[in-house]
Amino acid sequence: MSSAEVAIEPRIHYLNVDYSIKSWLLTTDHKRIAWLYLMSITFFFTIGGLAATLMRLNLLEPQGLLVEPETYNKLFSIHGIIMVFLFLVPSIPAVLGNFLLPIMLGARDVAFPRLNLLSWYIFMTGGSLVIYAVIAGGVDTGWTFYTPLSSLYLNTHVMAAAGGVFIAGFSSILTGLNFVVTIHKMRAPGLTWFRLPLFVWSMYAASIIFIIGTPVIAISLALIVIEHFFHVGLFDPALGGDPVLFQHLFWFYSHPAVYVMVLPSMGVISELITAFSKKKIFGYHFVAFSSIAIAAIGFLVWGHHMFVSSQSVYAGLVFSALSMAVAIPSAIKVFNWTATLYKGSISYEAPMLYALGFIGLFTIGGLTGLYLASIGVDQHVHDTYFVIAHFHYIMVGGAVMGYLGGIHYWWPKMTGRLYPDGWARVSAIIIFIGFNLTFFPQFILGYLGMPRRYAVYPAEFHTLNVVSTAGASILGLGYVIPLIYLAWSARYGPIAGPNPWKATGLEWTTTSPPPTHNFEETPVVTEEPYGYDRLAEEIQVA
Ligand code: HEM
Ligand SMILES: [Cu+2]
Repeated sequence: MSSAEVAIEPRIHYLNVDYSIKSWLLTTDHKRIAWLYLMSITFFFTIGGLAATLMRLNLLEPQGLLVEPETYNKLFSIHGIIMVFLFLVPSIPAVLGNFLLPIMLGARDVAFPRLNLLSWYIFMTGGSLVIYAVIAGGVDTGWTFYTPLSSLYLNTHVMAAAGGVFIAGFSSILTGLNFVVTIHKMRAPGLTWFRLPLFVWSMYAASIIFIIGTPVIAISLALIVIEHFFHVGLFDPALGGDPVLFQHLFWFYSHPAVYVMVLPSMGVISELITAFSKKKIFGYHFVAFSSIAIAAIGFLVWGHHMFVSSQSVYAGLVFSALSMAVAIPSAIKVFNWTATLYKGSISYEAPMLYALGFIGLFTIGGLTGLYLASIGVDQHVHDTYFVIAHFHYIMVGGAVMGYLGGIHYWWPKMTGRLYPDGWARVSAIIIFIGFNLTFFPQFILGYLGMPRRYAVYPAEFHTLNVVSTAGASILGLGYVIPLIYLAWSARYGPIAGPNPWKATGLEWTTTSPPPTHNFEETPVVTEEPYGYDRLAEEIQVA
């Protein structure tokens, strides 16, 4: 028997402690709850992805290849609603955050384990209502639910979809509360605030947005429902309301929500960059505080979504300047990651490829955000494909890359098994190429004037749309391959061992998969985070 096999002699861990369905559906173990979320959001991502596929296929021909314009409206609405509220918002916090936060803190679980389980049930209730809205015939307002389409003039299942998003929001709020209390109260002895992994800092910042921002969208959606059923005149001018009021309320949440999607991803990237450069992160305090700064300034910029809808020039100027100010803490992070890479001993494992991809794509997304924050440029590209390209670079190029990078990095911890590294690297590269082919042409399309949310378009835009659809099929393939090898790895992958990447951090000191209560005995932290420099010295001495 080789030594590797000795290491896997049967032991009880969180996955094999009980196999019954009941033990999963009633679990209060944060690690199992992470799996419940992983399964559910993978399902939602698939539905959202199918809608995207149909849209891109339709746009293969200027007159539309497949569907009627009404159907197209429903496709982009459901694509947006599902991708944002049922996939991206919960993705990293609910899956990786749930799994890792207590382990990174040296705790046995989150502060309120039953509340954690309840959050998943609330999420599933909201998600089911959205799926019901799709099956019942769809929604045509777009994911933004703008009034009056969504209130008095609605002719689709907006009430069910908005109700579903409303309910799912409570899951975010409760998860945020749970995380904040956990980070404050459950840190292991010696784990001071400035010894926390940067991923924990990013979870902290995202939780603040969850707690402060989510109630606002919940109330806005409730107001739509109230206006619809009781004609109270909140948004309808004929009744004394104001349709633009809804846009203010909506974006007061939804702009910060963009940072809920990307901050956790930035936290993941910070972990990956140091681990695969084998170097201490450059400027730890700056990276940590920039997360808080992004969360805070992110609440002050919502008006950049309304430059062209009745807002005074002065308001526009203030929102424009503040929007540009958010770029500063984001740029700080990019600079610090780059400085960390400098003279590091870099290895290009799959998670690192995702991290490097993130930096490139997020930078393009962020810079084009500065274009959109400039009032004059926004006049020209507002509601065109330029905007679509910009937010996909942030949300897919940024947030999804970070999510996939994180899943690949912590997969051996979650399952105790490795995946085929070659396939993982190849699919990371396929995703990167497919992504750029899909969305880069859309910057040009938007600049040339192709509006978003249209099922048909003038023939001059044909070529770029064909390129974009071709890219989307490559991108789609890139998403399917990991699904296959990860499913394979969960059962048949080679045994990983506790620390396959030779990384620092408490999560790598416990076994893979971790025991039910994470650690055999409570760890005591005695040193600064990311001690790769010390590790390197040890290796040289040895
Ligand atoms: C994977 C390949 C994807 C493709 C091919 C794709 C394609 C599209 C298309 C064609 C639109 C409609 C644009 C319009 O008519 O204005 C759209 C909108 C949108 N997409 Fe994607 N998308 C993809 C992935 C994602 C992901 C992963 C997310 C978020 C996680 C996302 C979020 C959105 C949002 C929020 C909208 C706005 C919907 C609206 O205008 O109401 N997309 N996408
Ligand atoms: Cu915004």
